[in-house]
Amino acid sequence: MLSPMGANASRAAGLWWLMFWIGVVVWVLVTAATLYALVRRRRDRHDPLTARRWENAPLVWGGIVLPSVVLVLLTGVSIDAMRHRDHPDASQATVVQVIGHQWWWEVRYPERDVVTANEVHVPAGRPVRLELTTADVIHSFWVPALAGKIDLVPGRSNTLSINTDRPGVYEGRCAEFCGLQHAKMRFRVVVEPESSFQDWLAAQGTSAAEPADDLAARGRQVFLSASCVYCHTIRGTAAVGSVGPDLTHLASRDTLAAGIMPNTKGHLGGWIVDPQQVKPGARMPSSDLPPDDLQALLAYLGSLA
Ligand code: HEC
Ligand SMILES: [Cu+2]
Repeated sequence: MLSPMGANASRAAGLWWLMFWIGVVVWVLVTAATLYALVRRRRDRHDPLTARRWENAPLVWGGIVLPSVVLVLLTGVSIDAMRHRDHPDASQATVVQVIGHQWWWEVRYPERDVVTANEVHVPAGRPVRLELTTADVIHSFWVPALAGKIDLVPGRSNTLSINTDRPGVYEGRCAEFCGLQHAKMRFRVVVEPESSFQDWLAAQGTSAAEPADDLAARGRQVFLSASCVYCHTIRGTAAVGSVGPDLTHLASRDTLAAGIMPNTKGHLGGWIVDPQQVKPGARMPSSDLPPDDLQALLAYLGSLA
């Protein structure tokens, strides 16, 4: 968060530095006062009354007035920074809906009927309005380099905006303890030039690719006759489950299971056979597919670009 790459993140970082430097000044003053108190000589006290009044003055100024002024000032600056976060309205921004699940992120582009998971693609140089809610408990969406944190609260929709002109892949994670696998609830924001973003959207909007060979065709059969269909959707097939991530374009994603491992054939196989090994408590049961079926399934899922 200290190397901000977007407008809202810069504002948060600016506020952080202001607080840091005020903290430094306060710390120096308090340390100096402590040292002074330790080394100063006691003055002769002919007149106990004036002496007491003199001793109370630093207490009143340093202990009450100064902290009050500093805290009121910082509160004011924080509120002002919150008010000035840019909040593009839905008409001028790309709208992305993010829905938190234990322990992964559903990502939707309502204008284009696109549904994906754990990867938020956004165009560089154009405002993006994120609308966030949750399917279960409270989560918190945090991409430190791009924007502040915001909670995903049951029954309401919070908004956060991202506006950056620097393409790149930015790591994000859940920032509100949400259960056993909270630490493995990551995601990435892919900021890309307008044209690649449009290409990506168009590709994600299509139905799943037809199997290109016999092995993949058999894999699709395995998928459709196993329990997978109760929880996963592959658009263009009979699988319309909504408990887990949409797998229509699984192979286009860089990572698996909320950013915890690269999307390679080996990791995918390990995940399908025993998700509980990698992510104990994850809402996906282990499966006992025969090796041949598993190979076919991997060939099919690997073809869903
Ligand atoms: C009871 C529901 C359920 C069943 C049955 C199920 N899954 Fe899942 N699956 C999930 C959930 C929930 C997740 C998200 C887990 C997480 O990241 O914490 C998931 C994640 C995945 C992922 C990772 C997706 C991504 O984008 O990272 C793949 C691949 C997957 N499942 C494939 C399968 C296959 C293949 C089957 C059938 C053999 C299957 N699942 C059966 C619920 C289920
Ligand atoms: Cu969470």
